[in-house]
Amino acid sequence: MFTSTIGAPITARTPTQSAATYQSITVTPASPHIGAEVTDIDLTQPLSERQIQEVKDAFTRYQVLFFRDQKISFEDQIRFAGLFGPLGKHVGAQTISKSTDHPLVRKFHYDETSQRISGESWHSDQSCAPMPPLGSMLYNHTIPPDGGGDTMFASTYAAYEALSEPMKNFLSGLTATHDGARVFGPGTPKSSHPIITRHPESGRKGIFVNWDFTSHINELPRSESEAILKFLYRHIGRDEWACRFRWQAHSIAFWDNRCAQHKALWDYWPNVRSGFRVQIEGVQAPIPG
Ligand SMILES: O=C(O)CCC(=O)C(=O)O
Ligand SMILES: [Fe+2]
Repeated sequence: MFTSTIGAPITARTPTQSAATYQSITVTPASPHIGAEVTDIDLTQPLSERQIQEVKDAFTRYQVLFFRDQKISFEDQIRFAGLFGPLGKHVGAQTISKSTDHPLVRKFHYDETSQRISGESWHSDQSCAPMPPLGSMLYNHTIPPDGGGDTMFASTYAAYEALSEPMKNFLSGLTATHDGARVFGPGTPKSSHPIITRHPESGRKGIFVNWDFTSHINELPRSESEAILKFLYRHIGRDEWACRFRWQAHSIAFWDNRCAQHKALWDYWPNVRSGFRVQIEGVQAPIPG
């Protein structure tokens, strides 16, 4: 995208991510502002207290964690995700993802018969819920043979930090409506959340509106709301604070919906991409920033 030479510069001003030093796992940043790959860990086994503490630290620091070569069962995925909070259920009335024989695990499977896939626009998961899911953990056991099906992640912290002070001031105190019916049809919750939120663990501020769910800014007339949201969606989706995860069979991506947005790429039709997802319940509504 552009970096205009006219007017004030737009720069991600968050500190560049550095490799934090851990004792029991290895964590390698995936980009300057978001994402890290965790190695020297086996998610088919219970983790040590040290590993749990270090993975939690890395999750807060990097916003999305990637793992590779983890042939996990439902039980393994539930045990690992459950370290971060109680697991929750999807609030959507009609979803593209399917249920499985386990009530907490959903199937994300696409093939030549698919008409759509889940999550093709920038979003955080189910932000329409009064307490949106804290995080989501997707495991893909099958990936397209010729590549494709990458997932993009964006740091809403870095996007917030790069706003000008006047824009930060303007947005602070405003709220927006997140309407689940836009994505999951009638009968899905609708909620209002602050536009600028503060992460309960890191204390950092981020922008909490997304293309999928946010219908309007509550305090503005429609034309102003549309213009501001359009700007924010484009701003959050800028390449400068995004990373792109290339899946392999048995990779896992585990993201924090409170400070990251994501977008799935469907460039692999008619090939198969298939896996399972669990979500960690939100324990509080988004906190005003
Ligand atoms: O399939 C993906 O890469 C992500 C899809 C998505 O939006 C999700 O699992 O929440
Ligand atoms: Fe999603």
